[in-house]
Amino acid sequence: MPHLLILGGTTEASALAKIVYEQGIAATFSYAGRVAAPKAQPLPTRVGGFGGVEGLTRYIRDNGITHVVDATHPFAAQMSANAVAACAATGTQLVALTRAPWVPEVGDNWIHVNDIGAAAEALGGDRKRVFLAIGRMHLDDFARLPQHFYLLRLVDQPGPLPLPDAQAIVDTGPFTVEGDRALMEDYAIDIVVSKNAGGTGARAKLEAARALGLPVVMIDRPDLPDRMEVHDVDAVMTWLAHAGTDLGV
Ligand code: 3Y8
Ligand code: NAP
Repeated sequence: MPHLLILGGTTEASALAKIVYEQGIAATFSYAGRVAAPKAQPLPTRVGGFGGVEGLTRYIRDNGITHVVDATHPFAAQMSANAVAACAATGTQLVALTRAPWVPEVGDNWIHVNDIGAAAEALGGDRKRVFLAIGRMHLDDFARLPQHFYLLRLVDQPGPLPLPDAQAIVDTGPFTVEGDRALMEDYAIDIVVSKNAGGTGARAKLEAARALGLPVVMIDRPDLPDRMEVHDVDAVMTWLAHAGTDLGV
Protein backbone atom coordinates (compact mmCIF):
# COMPACT_ATOMS: atom_id res chain seq x y z
CA MET A 1 0.00 0.00 0.00
CA PRO A 2 1.71 3.24 -1.14
CA HIS A 3 2.26 5.92 1.52
CA LEU A 4 3.89 9.32 0.83
CA LEU A 5 5.84 11.39 3.38
CA ILE A 6 5.96 15.14 2.61
CA LEU A 7 8.70 17.07 4.46
CA GLY A 8 7.04 20.49 4.58
CA GLY A 9 7.43 24.05 5.78
CA THR A 10 7.18 25.98 2.50
CA THR A 11 4.53 27.45 0.25
CA GLU A 12 5.19 24.73 -2.32
CA ALA A 13 4.83 21.97 0.29
CA SER A 14 1.39 23.30 1.19
CA ALA A 15 0.38 23.43 -2.47
CA LEU A 16 1.52 19.81 -2.92
CA ALA A 17 -0.37 18.66 0.20
CA LYS A 18 -3.60 20.09 -1.25
CA ILE A 19 -3.26 18.20 -4.56
CA VAL A 20 -2.21 14.95 -2.84
CA TYR A 21 -5.22 15.19 -0.52
CA GLU A 22 -7.61 15.94 -3.39
CA GLN A 23 -6.33 12.91 -5.29
CA GLY A 24 -6.87 10.68 -2.26
CA ILE A 25 -3.25 9.55 -2.07
CA ALA A 26 -2.23 8.18 1.35
CA ALA A 27 0.25 10.69 2.76
CA THR A 28 1.63 12.23 5.94
CA PHE A 29 2.78 15.86 6.18
CA SER A 30 5.73 16.68 8.43
CA TYR A 31 6.79 19.89 10.22
CA ALA A 32 9.91 20.38 12.33
CA GLY A 33 7.88 22.04 15.07
CA ARG A 34 9.86 25.21 14.63
CA VAL A 35 6.98 27.63 15.20
CA ALA A 36 3.99 27.81 17.51
CA ALA A 37 1.21 27.47 14.93
CA PRO A 38 2.29 26.15 11.55
CA LYS A 39 -0.23 26.31 8.75
CA ALA A 40 -2.90 23.59 9.07
CA GLN A 41 -2.69 20.95 6.34
CA PRO A 42 -5.49 18.77 4.89
CA LEU A 43 -3.29 15.68 5.38
CA PRO A 44 -2.49 13.85 8.64
CA THR A 45 0.37 15.89 10.08
CA ARG A 46 3.28 15.01 12.38
CA VAL A 47 5.32 17.69 14.15
CA GLY A 48 8.93 17.47 15.45
CA GLY A 49 12.28 16.04 14.45
CA PHE A 50 12.62 12.35 13.58
CA GLY A 51 15.87 11.90 15.52
CA GLY A 52 18.50 12.20 12.82
CA VAL A 53 19.04 9.77 9.96
CA GLU A 54 18.37 6.73 12.13
CA GLY A 55 15.16 8.23 13.45
CA LEU A 56 13.93 8.99 9.93
CA THR A 57 15.01 5.52 8.77
CA ARG A 58 13.00 3.96 11.60
CA TYR A 59 10.02 6.23 10.84
CA ILE A 60 10.04 5.18 7.17
CA ARG A 61 10.14 1.49 8.06
CA ASP A 62 7.62 1.64 10.94
CA ASN A 63 5.09 3.64 8.90
CA GLY A 64 5.45 1.83 5.58
CA ILE A 65 6.54 5.00 3.77
CA THR A 66 7.04 4.19 0.07
CA HIS A 67 7.86 7.70 -1.28
CA VAL A 68 9.39 10.82 0.26
CA VAL A 69 8.99 14.34 -1.14
CA ASP A 70 11.50 16.75 0.42
CA ALA A 71 9.62 20.03 0.05
CA THR A 72 11.59 21.80 2.77
CA HIS A 73 13.11 25.27 2.43
CA PRO A 74 16.46 25.47 0.54
CA PHE A 75 18.15 26.48 3.79
CA ALA A 76 16.87 23.37 5.61
CA ALA A 77 20.08 21.61 4.59
CA GLN A 78 20.24 19.17 7.50
CA MET A 79 16.76 17.79 6.85
CA SER A 80 17.54 17.41 3.16
CA ALA A 81 20.79 15.59 3.86
CA ASN A 82 19.04 13.27 6.31
CA ALA A 83 16.31 12.51 3.76
CA VAL A 84 18.91 11.48 1.15
CA ALA A 85 20.67 9.19 3.64
CA ALA A 86 17.52 7.61 5.09
CA CYS A 87 15.95 6.98 1.67
CA ALA A 88 19.19 5.37 0.47
CA ALA A 89 19.29 3.20 3.60
CA THR A 90 15.71 2.02 3.10
CA GLY A 91 15.54 1.98 -0.70
CA THR A 92 12.73 4.55 -0.60
CA GLN A 93 11.97 6.73 -3.64
CA LEU A 94 12.93 10.38 -2.99
CA VAL A 95 12.34 13.58 -4.91
CA ALA A 96 13.00 17.17 -3.79
CA LEU A 97 10.44 19.85 -4.62
CA THR A 98 12.54 22.97 -4.66
CA ARG A 99 12.36 26.39 -6.24
CA ALA A 100 14.92 28.05 -8.47
CA PRO A 101 17.12 30.65 -6.73
CA TRP A 102 16.23 34.30 -7.28
CA VAL A 103 18.44 36.11 -9.77
CA PRO A 104 19.05 39.87 -9.75
CA GLU A 105 17.01 41.95 -12.20
CA VAL A 106 17.68 45.38 -13.73
CA GLY A 107 17.76 47.91 -10.90
CA ASP A 108 18.80 45.40 -8.25
CA ASN A 109 21.86 46.14 -6.12
CA TRP A 110 22.76 42.78 -4.55
CA ILE A 111 25.81 41.93 -2.48
CA HIS A 112 26.21 38.14 -2.79
CA VAL A 113 27.57 36.35 0.29
CA ASN A 114 28.12 32.65 0.96
CA ASP A 115 26.50 32.29 4.35
CA ILE A 116 24.90 34.12 7.26
CA GLY A 117 28.22 34.94 8.94
CA ALA A 118 29.44 36.61 5.74
CA ALA A 119 26.17 38.57 5.59
CA ALA A 120 27.00 40.13 8.97
CA GLU A 121 30.48 41.04 7.72
CA ALA A 122 28.97 42.65 4.63
CA LEU A 123 27.13 45.20 6.79
CA GLY A 124 30.41 46.94 7.60
CA GLY A 125 31.20 49.03 10.65
CA ASP A 126 29.38 52.33 10.24
CA ARG A 127 25.89 52.30 11.75
CA LYS A 128 23.10 51.27 9.38
CA ARG A 129 19.36 50.62 9.62
CA VAL A 130 19.05 46.97 8.58
CA PHE A 131 15.94 45.00 7.56
CA LEU A 132 17.10 41.59 8.77
CA ALA A 133 14.50 39.34 7.11
CA ILE A 134 16.10 35.97 7.81
CA GLY A 135 13.97 34.90 10.76
CA ARG A 136 14.94 34.08 14.31
CA MET A 137 17.39 31.18 14.16
CA HIS A 138 20.52 33.10 13.18
CA LEU A 139 20.30 36.39 15.06
CA ASP A 140 23.38 35.54 17.13
CA ASP A 141 25.53 35.99 14.01
CA PHE A 142 24.69 39.71 14.19
CA ALA A 143 25.16 40.15 17.96
CA ARG A 144 28.81 41.15 17.33
CA LEU A 145 27.54 44.16 15.33
CA PRO A 146 25.42 45.94 17.97
CA GLN A 147 26.00 49.36 16.42
CA HIS A 148 23.31 48.79 13.78
CA PHE A 149 19.54 49.18 14.12
CA TYR A 150 17.80 45.92 13.13
CA LEU A 151 14.23 45.54 11.92
CA LEU A 152 13.41 41.84 12.43
CA ARG A 153 10.50 39.94 10.88
CA LEU A 154 9.70 36.80 12.84
CA VAL A 155 7.08 34.08 12.79
CA ASP A 156 6.52 34.12 16.57
CA GLN A 157 6.89 36.74 19.31
CA PRO A 158 10.55 36.42 20.36
CA GLY A 159 12.05 36.24 23.82
CA PRO A 160 14.90 38.59 24.75
CA LEU A 161 16.85 39.53 21.61
CA PRO A 162 20.69 39.37 21.31
CA LEU A 163 20.59 42.77 19.56
CA PRO A 164 20.43 45.97 21.70
CA ASP A 165 18.86 48.18 19.03
CA ALA A 166 16.17 46.06 17.33
CA GLN A 167 12.46 46.14 16.56
CA ALA A 168 10.67 42.80 15.95
CA ILE A 169 7.64 42.52 13.66
CA VAL A 170 5.66 39.27 13.96
CA ASP A 171 4.30 38.22 10.54
CA THR A 172 4.40 35.06 8.43
CA GLY A 173 3.25 36.53 5.12
CA PRO A 174 2.35 36.21 2.35
CA PHE A 175 4.06 39.58 2.07
CA THR A 176 3.26 42.28 -0.49
CA VAL A 177 5.56 44.71 -2.28
CA GLU A 178 3.46 47.63 -1.04
CA GLY A 179 3.52 46.33 2.51
CA ASP A 180 7.27 45.71 2.49
CA ARG A 181 7.99 49.07 0.84
CA ALA A 182 5.91 50.89 3.49
CA LEU A 183 7.67 48.93 6.24
CA MET A 184 11.11 49.87 4.90
CA GLU A 185 10.13 53.53 4.53
CA ASP A 186 8.55 53.68 7.99
CA TYR A 187 11.77 52.36 9.53
CA ALA A 188 14.09 54.35 7.19
CA ILE A 189 15.87 51.13 6.21
CA ASP A 190 19.30 51.49 4.49
CA ILE A 191 19.97 47.85 3.61
CA VAL A 192 18.14 44.48 3.47
CA VAL A 193 19.53 41.04 4.41
CA SER A 194 17.80 38.09 2.72
CA LYS A 195 18.27 34.36 2.19
CA ASN A 196 18.04 33.25 -1.40
CA ALA A 197 14.87 31.32 -0.61
CA GLY A 198 13.43 31.49 -4.11
CA GLY A 199 9.72 31.03 -4.61
CA THR A 200 7.05 33.63 -4.04
CA GLY A 201 6.54 33.68 -0.26
CA ALA A 202 9.48 35.91 0.57
CA ARG A 203 10.30 37.83 -2.59
CA ALA A 204 8.24 40.99 -1.97
CA LYS A 205 11.05 42.58 0.05
CA LEU A 206 13.40 42.31 -2.96
CA GLU A 207 11.00 44.20 -5.21
CA ALA A 208 10.42 46.79 -2.51
CA ALA A 209 14.20 47.23 -2.09
CA ARG A 210 14.59 47.70 -5.87
CA ALA A 211 11.83 50.33 -5.88
CA LEU A 212 13.54 52.17 -3.03
CA GLY A 213 17.03 51.79 -4.53
CA LEU A 214 18.27 49.88 -1.47
CA PRO A 215 21.13 47.35 -1.49
CA VAL A 216 20.33 43.73 -0.60
CA VAL A 217 22.81 41.38 1.08
CA MET A 218 21.77 38.10 -0.60
CA ILE A 219 22.80 34.91 1.19
CA ASP A 220 23.46 32.05 -1.23
CA ARG A 221 22.01 28.66 -0.45
CA PRO A 222 23.92 25.96 1.43
CA ASP A 223 25.17 23.04 -0.66
CA LEU A 224 22.84 20.05 -0.73
CA PRO A 225 23.63 16.41 -1.59
CA ASP A 226 22.73 15.13 -5.06
CA ARG A 227 19.12 14.02 -5.33
CA MET A 228 16.40 14.18 -7.94
CA GLU A 229 14.88 17.69 -7.98
CA VAL A 230 11.71 19.07 -9.55
CA HIS A 231 10.44 22.63 -9.46
CA ASP A 232 6.68 22.37 -9.45
CA VAL A 233 3.83 20.30 -8.01
CA ASP A 234 2.80 18.82 -11.40
CA ALA A 235 6.28 17.36 -11.81
CA VAL A 236 5.97 15.72 -8.37
CA MET A 237 2.62 14.16 -9.38
CA THR A 238 4.17 12.86 -12.61
CA TRP A 239 7.07 11.43 -10.62
CA LEU A 240 4.64 9.76 -8.20
CA ALA A 241 2.75 8.18 -11.08
CA HIS A 242 5.92 6.64 -12.50
CA ALA A 243 7.95 6.04 -9.35
CA GLY A 244 7.50 2.31 -9.32
CA THR A 245 4.19 2.14 -7.46
CA ASP A 246 0.68 2.54 -8.75
CA LEU A 247 -0.58 5.35 -6.52
CA GLY A 248 -3.81 5.63 -8.38
CA VAL A 249 -2.75 8.99 -9.85
C1 3Y8 B 1 7.92 26.09 10.52
C2 3Y8 B 1 5.34 26.86 9.10
C3 3Y8 B 1 3.08 28.33 3.67
C4 3Y8 B 1 4.51 28.34 4.04
C5 3Y8 B 1 5.02 29.76 4.26
C6 3Y8 B 1 8.28 30.01 1.81
C7 3Y8 B 1 7.36 31.10 2.30
C8 3Y8 B 1 6.23 32.23 4.27
C9 3Y8 B 1 8.95 33.48 3.78
C10 3Y8 B 1 10.76 37.49 5.37
C11 3Y8 B 1 11.24 36.08 5.19
C12 3Y8 B 1 12.12 33.06 6.73
C13 3Y8 B 1 11.28 32.21 7.70
C14 3Y8 B 1 10.02 32.60 5.81
C15 3Y8 B 1 9.15 32.40 4.79
C16 3Y8 B 1 7.14 31.06 3.83
C17 3Y8 B 1 6.55 29.75 4.32
C18 3Y8 B 1 8.44 31.11 4.62
C19 3Y8 B 1 11.07 33.65 5.78
C20 3Y8 B 1 6.85 28.88 8.12
C21 3Y8 B 1 6.59 27.65 8.94
C22 3Y8 B 1 7.73 27.29 9.60
C23 3Y8 B 1 8.73 28.23 9.28
C24 3Y8 B 1 10.08 28.22 9.85
C25 3Y8 B 1 10.73 29.55 9.73
C26 3Y8 B 1 12.17 29.65 10.27
C27 3Y8 B 1 12.65 30.95 9.57
C28 3Y8 B 1 11.94 30.91 8.21
C29 3Y8 B 1 10.68 33.02 8.83
C30 3Y8 B 1 4.25 27.12 8.13
C31 3Y8 B 1 5.96 30.03 8.47
C32 3Y8 B 1 12.92 34.10 7.48
C33 3Y8 B 1 13.09 32.20 5.87
O1 3Y8 B 1 10.97 31.50 14.49
C34 3Y8 B 1 11.57 30.57 13.94
O2 3Y8 B 1 12.30 29.74 14.54
C35 3Y8 B 1 11.40 30.49 12.45
C36 3Y8 B 1 12.27 29.73 11.76
C37 3Y8 B 1 12.99 28.43 9.90
C38 3Y8 B 1 14.14 31.01 9.33
C39 3Y8 B 1 14.93 31.29 10.56
O3 3Y8 B 1 16.12 31.01 10.47
O4 3Y8 B 1 14.34 31.81 11.54
N1 3Y8 B 1 10.89 29.90 8.34
N2 3Y8 B 1 8.26 29.18 8.46
C40 3Y8 B 1 8.15 24.88 9.67
C41 3Y8 B 1 8.33 23.65 10.52
O5 3Y8 B 1 8.13 23.71 11.75
O6 3Y8 B 1 8.65 22.61 9.91
O7 3Y8 B 1 4.40 26.65 6.98
O8 3Y8 B 1 3.27 27.72 8.57
C42 3Y8 B 1 6.79 28.54 6.65
C43 3Y8 B 1 7.14 29.61 5.70
N3 3Y8 B 1 8.06 30.49 5.92
O9 3Y8 B 1 2.54 27.21 3.52
O10 3Y8 B 1 2.44 29.40 3.45
O11 3Y8 B 1 7.76 29.08 1.23
O12 3Y8 B 1 9.52 30.13 2.00
N4 3Y8 B 1 10.15 31.79 6.86
C44 3Y8 B 1 13.55 32.85 4.57
O13 3Y8 B 1 13.07 32.41 3.52
O14 3Y8 B 1 14.36 33.79 4.66
C45 3Y8 B 1 10.56 35.08 6.12
O15 3Y8 B 1 10.34 37.82 6.51
O16 3Y8 B 1 10.81 38.26 4.39
P1 NAP C 1 17.24 22.02 9.23
O1 NAP C 1 18.21 22.90 9.91
O2 NAP C 1 17.57 21.44 7.91
O3 NAP C 1 16.83 20.78 10.15
C1 NAP C 1 17.23 20.68 11.52
C2 NAP C 1 16.45 19.52 12.10
O4 NAP C 1 15.07 19.90 12.18
C3 NAP C 1 16.42 18.29 11.18
O5 NAP C 1 17.59 17.53 11.30
C4 NAP C 1 15.18 17.57 11.68
O6 NAP C 1 15.40 17.01 12.97
C5 NAP C 1 14.24 18.75 11.91
N1 NAP C 1 13.40 19.05 10.73
C6 NAP C 1 13.61 20.00 9.78
N2 NAP C 1 12.58 20.05 8.92
C7 NAP C 1 11.71 19.09 9.32
C8 NAP C 1 10.45 18.63 8.85
N3 NAP C 1 9.85 19.20 7.79
N4 NAP C 1 9.83 17.58 9.52
C9 NAP C 1 10.43 17.03 10.60
N5 NAP C 1 11.61 17.44 11.12
C10 NAP C 1 12.23 18.45 10.47
O7 NAP C 1 15.81 22.74 9.11
P2 NAP C 1 15.43 24.27 9.47
O8 NAP C 1 16.18 25.16 8.58
O9 NAP C 1 15.50 24.38 10.97
O10 NAP C 1 13.91 24.30 8.97
C11 NAP C 1 12.92 23.76 9.82
C12 NAP C 1 11.58 23.85 9.10
O11 NAP C 1 11.29 25.20 8.74
C13 NAP C 1 11.52 23.05 7.81
O12 NAP C 1 10.21 22.51 7.69
C14 NAP C 1 11.74 24.08 6.73
O13 NAP C 1 11.11 23.69 5.51
C15 NAP C 1 11.05 25.27 7.34
N6 NAP C 1 11.60 26.54 6.85
C16 NAP C 1 12.91 26.80 7.05
C17 NAP C 1 13.42 28.01 6.56
C18 NAP C 1 14.85 28.38 6.78
O14 NAP C 1 15.19 29.53 6.48
N7 NAP C 1 15.68 27.48 7.26
C19 NAP C 1 12.57 28.90 5.88
C20 NAP C 1 11.22 28.56 5.70
C21 NAP C 1 10.74 27.37 6.19
P3 NAP C 1 15.83 15.46 13.18
O15 NAP C 1 17.28 15.41 12.76
O16 NAP C 1 15.61 15.21 14.64
O17 NAP C 1 14.95 14.63 12.28
